[in-house]
Amino acid sequence: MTPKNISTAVVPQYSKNDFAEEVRAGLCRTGQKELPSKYLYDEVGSALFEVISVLPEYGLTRADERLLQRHAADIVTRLKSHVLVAELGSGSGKKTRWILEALARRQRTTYCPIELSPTALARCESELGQIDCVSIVGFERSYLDGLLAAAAGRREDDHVLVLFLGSTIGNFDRDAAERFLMEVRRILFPGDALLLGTDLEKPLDQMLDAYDDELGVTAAFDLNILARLNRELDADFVLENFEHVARFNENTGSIEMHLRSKVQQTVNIPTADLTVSFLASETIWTESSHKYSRGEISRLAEVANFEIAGQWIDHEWPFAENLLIAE
Ligand code: AVI
Repeated sequence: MTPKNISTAVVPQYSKNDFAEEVRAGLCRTGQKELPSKYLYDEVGSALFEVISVLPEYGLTRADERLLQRHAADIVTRLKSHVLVAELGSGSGKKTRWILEALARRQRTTYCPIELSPTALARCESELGQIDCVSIVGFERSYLDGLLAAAAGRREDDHVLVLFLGSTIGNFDRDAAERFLMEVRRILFPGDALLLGTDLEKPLDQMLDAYDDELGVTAAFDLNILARLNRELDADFVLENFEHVARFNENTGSIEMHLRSKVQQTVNIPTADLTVSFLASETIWTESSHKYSRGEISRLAEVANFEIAGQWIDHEWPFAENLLIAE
């Protein structure tokens, strides 16, 4: 069935040149080599992430979904009427259904999923395109550009509700998270809202297992970034010469994913005009996932000029849904 009430504003994704340039910068760094985590999410990486989200060791997505399913009605009652929903990184859109259905019971609602991946956007649109009284306007853009464009479409009596779910904020370092929320706040008007999902601190073993599962799906997700460099930038990474490592960084309160070179080796990446050498045991840092305490969430909200209007915590898997209202 074709989804109804859908339109998409398309702006191209980052170019191959940007990709090559960022890879070059990350792998030429003195000290810790790194690759930007956004490049984990091509079509293969996004599909592997969907599998991670149902692994027994990774409770984060289930906690997020449980909270939204149980508390959507309560969350919605704390919002002003006439809401335009803008979701940053909507993914499949599955968990957003609870919020949209609760809003649509009150009045017609416009939903603006914002995604860089056209595939993810199309999936989200087909997942949510059939909800009565919900019109979808998708934005194939980066988070802030998309939010700016979505908010510009608000009608006079609309309030914007930004959804930033799944603890994607945890993939920003703490300063960048603060700056990002300040940018979001700058686009909003007083009384607008942000529903922010944050994964909370938990026992070390549980955190490590969540990012190094027994089946090796997270390892495949991590290694896929090298496979992607082979596919898209003609690199010659030999994948079995690297292994996935998850470690906790106590200074930053984050789980870090790294790819460790098992041997001393040299890799060519012709499209990035680069030859890079690795020592045995040297790593490429690919992602950080910051874990929050409740106190840190309050501080983050305050710094970005939001007031906390509600907080719901899952007790099976420590995770918080935080409703922030722009002051
Ligand atoms: C998307 N993000 C919130 C996930 C996380 O938990 O940081 C990404 C992920 N990386 C490995 N497993 C999950």
